[in-house]
Amino acid sequence: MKILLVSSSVTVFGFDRVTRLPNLGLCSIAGNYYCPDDEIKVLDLVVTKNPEKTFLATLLSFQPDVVDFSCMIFQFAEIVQLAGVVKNFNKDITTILGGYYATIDYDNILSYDGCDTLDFIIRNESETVFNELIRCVKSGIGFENISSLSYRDNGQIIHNPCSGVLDIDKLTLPKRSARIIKKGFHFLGIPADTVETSRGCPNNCKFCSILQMYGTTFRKFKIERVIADIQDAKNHGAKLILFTDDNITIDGKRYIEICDAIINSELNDIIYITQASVTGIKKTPGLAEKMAEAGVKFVFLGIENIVKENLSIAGKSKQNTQSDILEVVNDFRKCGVIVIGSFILGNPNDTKETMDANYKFANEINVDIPFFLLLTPFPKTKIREELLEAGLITNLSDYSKYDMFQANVKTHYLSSERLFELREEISYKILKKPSRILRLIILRPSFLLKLAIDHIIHHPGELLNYIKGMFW
Ligand code: B12
Repeated sequence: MKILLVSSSVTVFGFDRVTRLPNLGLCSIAGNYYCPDDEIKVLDLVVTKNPEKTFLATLLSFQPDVVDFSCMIFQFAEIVQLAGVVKNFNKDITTILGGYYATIDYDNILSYDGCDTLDFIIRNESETVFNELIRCVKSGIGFENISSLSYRDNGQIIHNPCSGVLDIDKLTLPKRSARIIKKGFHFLGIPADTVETSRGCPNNCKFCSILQMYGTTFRKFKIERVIADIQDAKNHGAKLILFTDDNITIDGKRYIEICDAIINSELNDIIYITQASVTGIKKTPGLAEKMAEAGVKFVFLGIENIVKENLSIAGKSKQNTQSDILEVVNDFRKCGVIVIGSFILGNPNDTKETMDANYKFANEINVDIPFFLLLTPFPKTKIREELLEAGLITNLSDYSKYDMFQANVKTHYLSSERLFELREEISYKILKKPSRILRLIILRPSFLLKLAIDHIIHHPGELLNYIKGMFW
């Protein structure tokens, strides 16, 4: 049997210019697939120029029996289109959808218009279940015993219950060699890959859709496994690695151990990017320095918001004071780590003033790159329920806009159009001041210059505004 695992090409506007990262989940499924007679390949469409053409060419050359799709919510429209391409190509090919979107909207997807081209949905983490499903696809029986599976049976849609989280110690390494496209993954032009050290997060943030995936569990991979995985990514050409963990700093002591293991294995010649929480860094003295020593060059720091009442969307451990945040940003800056500070705007009580206050704060504490996202009512999240009740959701069903950059909500004081405008304004202010992103420019001068020139060629009218902006 031939199995093709496909991830979506759709990226948030502008994201593709800065980074294109490979999908780790699909390589993990390939690595944990146990039938040696079958052939399993991963097609990461994020690095293709013409996804549909590449996809069709792969169907022709590989002739798969099963095609599996992975996507985030805003990418789903493309998957529906590709599933249509599969069934037009050969209606006997089995199609399966898994991943984040499948997990949060599994109970609706199979009855949506145009989704009759999807045969199965698997929700949650799927390394084990995937093996079981393929076994049953081969025999055509036994679907009722597969946990987390949704499928059609005599015109009825069945949703089998989920059996809880996996014992991750049983997982073997992701299979990067299964990738059909091996080049083109990058972060700021540096060849990049993804590695996980843990799964899940105990925080109960109301906006986060990962709760549906793992609940509030936090499971850690053994440190030897993490090192072997980094080594494998390096062997496949990575010079930069993004740790995909939701909250690696939850266990600061273990993170220090990981850093030591990286240093001892001489893997600190790689650049690492990691998410970090203010609480996690603050409660573990020496962690920021150790991360820098191990090669962490960027942290994605979840600040969320500085207005106290807006912080009610975030879990307990994210209720940080401004001085805590300042202290952590300073810790990182002192040891040369570039801080991407992530803020969530568009909270029910946000006004222009509260949004400006967040921008001003990001500037004052010298976050290298403030990253302003908009609160997005992902299905099944607590925040969706609350926003629905308050009548603040302006786009309930066009999920292609659920990318956290577009406004799908309004606030009690701002229309969604105004909210979008304000987010754009404050996001671009930063780009107009090269002095603000000096540390980034020093790190990747030629890449950023190329990006700027490319942008000017495509948007010549903006050049004047840009120059004006530099002095504003
Ligand atoms: C790493 C990551 C990224 C990376 C890279 C993503 C990539 N190439 O895969 C970067 C930094 C680029 C990124 C960006 C964004 N991300 Co992101 N990201 C993550 C993160 C932290 C980890 C993903 C991961 O690799 N996990 C580890 C692997 C092993 O697990 P996995 O991918 O979940 O795969 C397992 C299962 O899902 C399942 N599975 C997956 N696919 C399939 C397919 C089949 C057929 C089957 C059977 C099973 C299956 O089995 C796998 C193995 O168990 C998740 C949160 C999370 N913990 O999942 C958010 C997450 C996926 N991101 C999210 C968002 C919103 C974004 C952004 C839109 C945010 C923004 N505006 O900046 C952007 C979009 C970027 C773009 N493409 O344009 C949301 C998605 C919400 C949703 N419901 O769709 C998540 C869930 C975060 C959250 N807390 O809500 N992200």
